[in-house]
Amino acid sequence: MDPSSHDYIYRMEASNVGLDGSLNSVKLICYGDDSTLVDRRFEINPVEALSYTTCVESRIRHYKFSVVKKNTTRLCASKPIITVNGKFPGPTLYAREDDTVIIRVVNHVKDNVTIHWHGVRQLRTGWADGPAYITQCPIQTGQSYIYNFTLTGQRGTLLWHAHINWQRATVHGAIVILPKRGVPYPFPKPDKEEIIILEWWKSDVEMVINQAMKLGQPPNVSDAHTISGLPGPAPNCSSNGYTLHVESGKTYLLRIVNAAVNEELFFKIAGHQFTVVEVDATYTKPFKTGTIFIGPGQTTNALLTADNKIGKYLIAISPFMDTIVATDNQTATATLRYKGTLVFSPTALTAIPPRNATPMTTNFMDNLRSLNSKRYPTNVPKIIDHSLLFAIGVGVNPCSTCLNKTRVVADINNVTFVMPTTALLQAHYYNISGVYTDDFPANPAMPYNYTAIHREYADVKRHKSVPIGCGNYDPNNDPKNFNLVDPVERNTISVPTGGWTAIRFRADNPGVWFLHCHLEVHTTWGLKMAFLVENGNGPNESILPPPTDLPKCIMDLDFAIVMDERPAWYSRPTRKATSLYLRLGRRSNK
Ligand SMILES: [Cu+2]
Repeated sequence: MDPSSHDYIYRMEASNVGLDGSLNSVKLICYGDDSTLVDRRFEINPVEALSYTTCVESRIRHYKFSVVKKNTTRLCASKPIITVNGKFPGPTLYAREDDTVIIRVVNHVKDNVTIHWHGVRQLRTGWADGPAYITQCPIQTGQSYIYNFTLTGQRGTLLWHAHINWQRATVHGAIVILPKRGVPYPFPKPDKEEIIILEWWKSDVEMVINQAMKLGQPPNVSDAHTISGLPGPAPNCSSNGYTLHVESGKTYLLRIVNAAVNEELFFKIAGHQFTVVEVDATYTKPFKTGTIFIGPGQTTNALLTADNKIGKYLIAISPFMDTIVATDNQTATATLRYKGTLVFSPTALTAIPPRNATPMTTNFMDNLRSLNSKRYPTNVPKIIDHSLLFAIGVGVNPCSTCLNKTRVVADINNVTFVMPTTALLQAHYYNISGVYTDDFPANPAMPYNYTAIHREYADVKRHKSVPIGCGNYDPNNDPKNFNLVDPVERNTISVPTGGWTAIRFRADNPGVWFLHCHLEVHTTWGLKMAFLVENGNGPNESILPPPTDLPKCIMDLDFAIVMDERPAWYSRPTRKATSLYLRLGRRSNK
């Protein structure tokens, strides 16, 4: 606000009505007769605005993502970080269910880039999925690529993030999929919506990762966590954190996104409860909780009513870790502030859950049930064509190029994935041989004792998680307890250390789909594989042809693990990019 001229100019960073990037001005013109004219203007991109004002069922939304370095100050230190449009966190992508989204990504940095639309089903549009060397080769410096996909059968919050090396540490943002016009939420309409992004902050990610790879060891923990880009006061740096402004009596829909690279987090607000209504862009049965548990890649929508006394309340995120692994133990904080709070009023505090609060996580996950209403049925697959048992683990391999001559690796059924130099989807589509093998073992090579296995994540195109258990999986008895009625439907699932999870999914989307741990540290070590779903015979059962601007491959070996020797305890040799074939087939929904 310029007090002398009584005007105020602001830029709309993000909006849900097509005003992104608009320049707005408010000017007060005072007349001598005690009257005032409020002159309010905004400048908008006409194409963007038009797409919101016309009354068609579904529309095309255009976005431009410029990948640029931006000098950013956090924890009292500045450094250039890779961003989209200079923002950390990046811009929000707004759309409605059934809309088509077209995002032109232009790479202005020296590193290769890809963007993944985490959790978007990508029906027949695998070319737009984004994991580097899986569905596409990266976008090189000075190049661009247009991601084009339709949002089908999903509504809620998802995230987008870079999908190459560790770039997603700073290159990420929210995807908001609103219901179709005129379709209400299946829960009370909130007065306002807020996006809250939880992150991992590290000065110079690249250097840290390079060093870790040379040592063959885990990288150092983060310097801080951040809430919507801000860490809040830290031990050696006092800075303001993010503030969530609320009005007494109003209800807010919080769209919470965990964009941290390695940490599962607890999310709490002093003096307030949440009602969880949606996870990973599928509605859930509403349930009340004081603490939200959220893994990297996951999203949670929760209602919050400002029903406490006017004042300030602490928002805190802290890590969950149930095994002996170094973690960044610092709590990032933000403030919930009621309208009308006096400037110097103290902030009400909250107790942080213990780092190893396993019962809390179990309780939270047990409460998550899909809505399974008439309008939003769950449709759990009842007939199983392939039964796969995957054992995931972490071990140590010899490494001639590593300083310690050993390197930490991870595997699925004793296979450590080796990054290909051609994208698997291209290799499949154009029948290029030698890029991957298709004999991925459907079972572990040896009877497995899971108790030594570390907590893992999987990220596959939307699956229904039936149960989660601790200890060894018992194939005879555990299936008797599977919830086949209303299991939660997610794109990322959290598995306890030494525990297991069972997942059912229908191979109904042709393409190559990356299944991997969503803790970046494990992905780097090779805890990844691909599912290859072949075309079916039906009219909509084949993948669309690749877009003409699909990037060409020039391998960047920066962080790719090159397996040079076979470890003694591996019963199978480490293999090139490996995938498992599933044949696309249509089934009546029995
Ligand atoms: Cu992801």
